[in-house]
Amino acid sequence: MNKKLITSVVLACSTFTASHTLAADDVRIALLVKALGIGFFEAAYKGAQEASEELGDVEVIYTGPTTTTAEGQIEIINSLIAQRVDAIAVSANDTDALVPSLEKAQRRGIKVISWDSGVGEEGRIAHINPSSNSLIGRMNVKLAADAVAEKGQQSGKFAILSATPTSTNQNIWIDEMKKSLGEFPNLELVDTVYGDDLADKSFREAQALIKNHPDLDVIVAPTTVGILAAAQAITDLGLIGKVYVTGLGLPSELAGHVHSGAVHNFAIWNPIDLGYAATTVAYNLVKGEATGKEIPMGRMGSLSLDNAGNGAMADPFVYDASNVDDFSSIF
Ligand code: RAM
Repeated sequence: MNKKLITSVVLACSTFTASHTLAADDVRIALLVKALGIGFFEAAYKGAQEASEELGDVEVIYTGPTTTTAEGQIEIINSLIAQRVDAIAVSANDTDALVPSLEKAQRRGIKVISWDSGVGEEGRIAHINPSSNSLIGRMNVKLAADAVAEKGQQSGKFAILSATPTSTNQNIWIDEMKKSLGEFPNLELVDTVYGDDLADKSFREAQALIKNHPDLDVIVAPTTVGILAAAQAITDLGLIGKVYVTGLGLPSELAGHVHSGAVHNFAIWNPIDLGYAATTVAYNLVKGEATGKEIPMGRMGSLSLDNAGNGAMADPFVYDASNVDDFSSIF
């Protein structure tokens, strides 16, 4: 095989496994993400690797499509079924489209959970939310209010730049944002657009928002890809201080934009902990360690499920110029 061919085989595979010595009876857990190349999921993979090292008998298969599509994830699920993995922990690009293939996986004895972005209840045993959805929704609106106050205004207009239109987590958060608007009568939501968690599309959508709404004060992007692209767009357009960008982002990706003033503040939970939780929960389901509605998750205690099989981790944390550098080397 020549060198070029080897490279293309490696690229086509787009799967990475943790690097400890593998044994035949290791528990094989696939961490299936919305798409490869997203910093948030790479941080979650770090947590999965930490869990794998701690547990000792786990092989983590980090995998995802090259773009954020349900079709790409379904193809991977079918291949994971063929590989007979023990568990699939998925952050889904679509609530419903993945369910038939995940049901098939479960019929073959594979334990399925969703985390971050969920699938319908029939498709999984449990879903791990990073935090309470209503809290995340309200926080995103509060961040917009903070930006308007930072501009010295009594009231302001904001637009949402989301991920894909079918993304379970962003759609729930946007609903929760709308519900909390009553609490913020000085804010007006003027538009909602979708950058599909692709950097270039998000950048173009942010530019279009600014063009279509010349009096826009804030872009709220509840996605780490969108917030970064929007911060870049307003910087390139010379609009720092006129249009603020906020939402959910990673300190490692946003520290520069906080210091430039493009982003006043933003929020996120710990993505490393989320990947750690997904891996330990999947492992304990494989090992039959779940009791009733409690699933152990290592150093993070235990996940308590509600009647719909949903559990939540900790509250999001707000970052600004005073603390962003303390976290930018971590995630
Ligand atoms: C992006 C993804 C992910 C979401 C974060 C906040 O990385 O859309 O699903 O949880 O943003």
